Amino acid sequence: MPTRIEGRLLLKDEAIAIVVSRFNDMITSRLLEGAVDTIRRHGGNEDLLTIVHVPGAFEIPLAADKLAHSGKYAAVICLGAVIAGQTTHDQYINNQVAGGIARASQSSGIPVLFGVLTCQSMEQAIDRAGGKAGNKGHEAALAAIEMIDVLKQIS
Ligand code: INI
Repeated sequence: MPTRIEGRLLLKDEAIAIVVSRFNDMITSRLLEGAVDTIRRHGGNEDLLTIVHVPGAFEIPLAADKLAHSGKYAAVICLGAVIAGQTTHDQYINNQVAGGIARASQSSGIPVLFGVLTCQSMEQAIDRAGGKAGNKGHEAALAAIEMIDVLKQIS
């Protein structure tokens, strides 16, 4: 029989940090609501939640990296919304954000979740922030909860 390890979707007293960007606040505030609601519904203690606001998605990796290396948190959830305009500005931001978040996770050894929307239009973002395509803040929080338990079991 194989040894099978699966993350349970139940929090106990784990401290979690959320980094959320203010740019496109109409969207990111909904992602934040989705993430906080998910943490609460999976047994999380809101008193152990730290929410850090940063100006834009580009600033997320630095804050996430500091939080991840602080030793205080079981996971860091990153929330943002990059929406393409008439230039390639969004592509430069997206590349840095995705790579920075992955590096923060790998170098710290804790889950750092990618809940940053990379959309072609505001409509796509609305769909993914509580609209018809769900709420990516919820998905990122759920992935955090699962990975916290997976890491507990394999560490
Ligand atoms: N920041 C975002 O979070 N989303 C965007 O769509 C965006 N656009 O399109 O410009 C954006 N820009 C700001 C950027 O993240 C930095 O805050 C800024 O460049 C200062 O470093």
